[in-house]
Amino acid sequence: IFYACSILATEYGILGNSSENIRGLAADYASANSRSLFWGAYRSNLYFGVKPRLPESLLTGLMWFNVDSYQGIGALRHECRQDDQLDTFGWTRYDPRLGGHEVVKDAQFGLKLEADFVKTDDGNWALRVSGKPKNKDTKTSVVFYAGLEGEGQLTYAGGDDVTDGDVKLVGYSERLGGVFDLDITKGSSKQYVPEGDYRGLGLDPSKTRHLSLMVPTGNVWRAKDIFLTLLGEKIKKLQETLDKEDRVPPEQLFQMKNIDNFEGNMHFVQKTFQGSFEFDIIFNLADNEPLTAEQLPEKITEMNANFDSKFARNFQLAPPFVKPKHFQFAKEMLSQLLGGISYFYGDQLVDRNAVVDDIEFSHANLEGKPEGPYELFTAVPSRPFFPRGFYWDEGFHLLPVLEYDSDLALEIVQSWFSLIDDDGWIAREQILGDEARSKVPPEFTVQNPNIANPPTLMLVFTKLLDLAKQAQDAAKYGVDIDSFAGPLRLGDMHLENPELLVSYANKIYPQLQKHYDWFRRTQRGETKLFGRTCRSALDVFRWKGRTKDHCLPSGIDDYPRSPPDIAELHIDLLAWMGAMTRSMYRIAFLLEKHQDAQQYKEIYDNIVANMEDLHWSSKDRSYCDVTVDEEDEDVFECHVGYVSIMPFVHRLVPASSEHLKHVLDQLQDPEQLWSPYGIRSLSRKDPYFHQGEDYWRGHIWVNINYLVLESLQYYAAQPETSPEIRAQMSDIYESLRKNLIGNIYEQYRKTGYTWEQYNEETGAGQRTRHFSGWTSLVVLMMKMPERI
Ligand code: 6A9
Repeated sequence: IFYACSILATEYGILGNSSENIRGLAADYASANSRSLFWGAYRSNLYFGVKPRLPESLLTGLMWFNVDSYQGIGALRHECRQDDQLDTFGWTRYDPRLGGHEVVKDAQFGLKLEADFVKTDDGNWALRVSGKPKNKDTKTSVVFYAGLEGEGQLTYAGGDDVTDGDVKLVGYSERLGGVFDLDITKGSSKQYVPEGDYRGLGLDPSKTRHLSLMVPTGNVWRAKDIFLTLLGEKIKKLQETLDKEDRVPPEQLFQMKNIDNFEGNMHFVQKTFQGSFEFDIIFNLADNEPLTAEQLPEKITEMNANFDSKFARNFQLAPPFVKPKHFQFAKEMLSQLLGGISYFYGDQLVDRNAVVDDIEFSHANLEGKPEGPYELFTAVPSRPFFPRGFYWDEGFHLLPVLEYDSDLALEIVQSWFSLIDDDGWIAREQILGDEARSKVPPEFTVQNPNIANPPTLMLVFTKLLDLAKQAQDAAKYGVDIDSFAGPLRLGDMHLENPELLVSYANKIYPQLQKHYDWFRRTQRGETKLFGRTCRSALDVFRWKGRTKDHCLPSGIDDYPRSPPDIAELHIDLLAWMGAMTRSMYRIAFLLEKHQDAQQYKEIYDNIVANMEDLHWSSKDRSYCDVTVDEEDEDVFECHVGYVSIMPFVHRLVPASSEHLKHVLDQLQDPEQLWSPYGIRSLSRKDPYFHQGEDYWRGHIWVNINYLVLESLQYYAAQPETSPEIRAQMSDIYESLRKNLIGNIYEQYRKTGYTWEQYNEETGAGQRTRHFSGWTSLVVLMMKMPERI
């Protein structure tokens, strides 16, 4: 079922409601977005966490720890943490519509954990959890929990707090589809039987334990703290009854105990194993044919096959990356990206009063007031480190998603666009709710409505709309979309229902205009004050809300810039505005708003003219930021790197321009931007190369490298490009693609992770590990042609 459309359909009354109410599901369930996207591993900040795409509903999660010693509990695993120092973790296959397979290699505990996640079309799902320790005597305690927030109830169906069999929770929630069961099975493995029940305390780890309690809405996410607190209290009480010499064995000491009844909305289930283990968690709606443990192997095989064929259909890899190991790698890269897709809900801290233009501006001085609650469906840059939505990251995340499941990309774009406020602003970072905030130092939690971030999502939306219009035309002229090869055809993308996307585009268009106007108005730079002459004083730009050392809005935080000054004009922002204007032009054109299109075209031309008039430094042979000196005279602030190549990256430089050649030479020069592992963020010759924080001052970032490849592809195909330039482009393209993929692949094999950036000297992955956000663009690079 293609769902983005059914939501639209309902909104536009195209389909009506009856088709939504399949099998008597409650109305709320039907309107809760795509049925196939309803359940997912949407708590991507956890190693294992399934929830529906709903605010305040059912939250489930898994924790584990080693009980061979008293220390294991101190390293209880729950939310993905860099400090856990796992050998590797993540999805080797995953698609929120189909399910997936996740692997965790826990080095400290010597344990390999795996989970298979499967879903049915009618809203059931299951998780098969298995563990294999390196040493067969290893004792592991596993804790699964489920908590229901908001409407409905969830109760324990057993009568005792220990059992030898399955544990059954019974629930009711309109929005989840009515009555449901959540079974935690006994599984095929035996729990650990100790030599004796220590002092008759009844803490027998051979039985499955259950604990219930009442937890207020908004707090279930604190499961780990709740568990540890309850366990701590139990141990304290126990100690009061014991003698000093008593040493309760750890596997008994750390057994949780039910408090005093079986009531509550939150339930913990604990199992303690020795050696390997396997058990299931199965969610069944009462109205559905139940999913059983016996069916799981078959369901898992089916899910794997479905994923593999969907992948193969959409990602035909190009040489030299066509060995089975490359396909495996590409699948994992895509799965890791999709595995970051999360559903967030909660309030956001915003400071609407702060003056960000101040030279003294500091993020830490922002004073936030809660706004919202908002919801957001989005991927994340890194599950352990940045588990939340970032505006400009998201446009990159969606590029592979577009080519795998364009309807899913549309869902995410729609979710982001729904956050455009009355002024046209979207916060750069989306830190919604307490759980998301718990991962952010307080000084970075507050957003300000003058602060921008590169508008990558507009570019994605334009691609989607282009595709929809092509599909519409194809249908009009009786062409099969699969064989349709218009000039703007994008990979193997499919949109189930182009009409609905076009009507959505019409509906959202005024919001997009607002969003565009917000950029153009709030990020405008100064010309008149400094007597600058240029084609259009309205189309020069300056990032607002930067500090002396950082320009966080630009996304390339510590890239060298001049001292903050109202005179400065930023070339990267001008280039982004050019790309955004082109997007608006394209959207207006496709929606047949010809007058608007005309206006956008004029602005676009102004931007290109300003770029040449104000930003090209012939001395430096590059596009540069501009500022003023002591005498208020214009001076260039030139640093060859990701900022200076932005006009090329966004294809604003005319193919016939001589300036193109200079950019290519810098890209190709090992003394400037060329490294054997990708294009450096800053030229080796720049005085700031590797200076200071050294974040965006030399090392290699995958997002910009991807855009460089795309841009080379574009320019090489332009008729105005001369044969010599085309040859140079082909050379750069072919080696760059190979270098990037080769290195990201090597690093993944060697370290078990994708990385936030790669060392320009050694290729080593560095900074944040498990950075499966834009680094996953490698999967698209593998699909790009070997040569252009
Ligand atoms: C710090 C520390 C647990 C920085 O990928 C997200 C962003 C990019 O948008 C940006 O371009 N990253 C890049 O320069 C990471 C930003 C993290 C900021 C918050 C909190 C977390 O401590």
